[in-house]
Amino acid sequence: MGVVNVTPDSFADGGRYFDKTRAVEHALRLIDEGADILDIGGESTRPGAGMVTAGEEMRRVLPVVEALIGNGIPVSVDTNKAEVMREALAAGASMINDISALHSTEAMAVVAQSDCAVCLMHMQNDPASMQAAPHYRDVVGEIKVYLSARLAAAEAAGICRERIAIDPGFGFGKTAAHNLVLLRELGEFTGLGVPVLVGWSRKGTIGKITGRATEDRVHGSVAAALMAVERGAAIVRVHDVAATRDALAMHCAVRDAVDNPVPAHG
Ligand code: HH2
Repeated sequence: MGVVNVTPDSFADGGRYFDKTRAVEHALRLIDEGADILDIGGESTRPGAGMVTAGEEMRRVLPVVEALIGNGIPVSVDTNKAEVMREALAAGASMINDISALHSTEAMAVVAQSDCAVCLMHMQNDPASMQAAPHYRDVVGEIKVYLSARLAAAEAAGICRERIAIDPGFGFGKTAAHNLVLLRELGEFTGLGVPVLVGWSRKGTIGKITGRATEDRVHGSVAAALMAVERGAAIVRVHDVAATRDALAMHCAVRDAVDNPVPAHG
């Protein structure tokens, strides 16, 4: 899943694709590099980010979604607002990526009334306050309980399991230590029986470990994506599609390597 942030302030690429033409060019480049899904966002969720109105978010995102429909890969929209979801789906988006796991009743209804895919993500508190003092007694257990409950709520609202992915929400109300344990124990989440989406790309924990600035976190991000896929992640949300693709090609080649290959003759 390639990230396209149509925002002035996203933590990794804020301002670079704020202009529609640049956002679409970037998205097409990500398709060329091998993205299977595009995730278009119009509001930064970085720690402490300010809120954007639904009208402004739609003004940013919808023209980009419209321009990308028909390019052969599904378009996801990263939003937690029901109005934005409704208009994005009408414009042809086929997935909603909601960092608040359809917390809003109206958002739940919009998704239930469509046939789109949806990602339900865990976040402790909200972007304004989530990194102030993240606290868990059992980070893996508590997030598993939360995601199971949101999965059940979505199913009860009429969204069948086949449409749902879940995401532990790396960096959303978690310390570096929480993020690392969650990645190591990712298999606990794949055990819930729906695809797991993982977003580690260029995040602060990689900076903490490698000492690198946001734009220099490609290698750390690729390593995290690879570890996630090795632990069963079905979707990795990344800024650096080409580099991640190469790592995953190596992963698949090793996974699918043939035992005792017959020697080639001639
Ligand atoms: N991370 C970000 C945004 N949306 N969605 C899911 N499902 N999982 C994630 O880990 C995730 C997400 C943050 O990354 P980015 O969009 O690059 O930054 P910003 O929120 O500053 O625009």
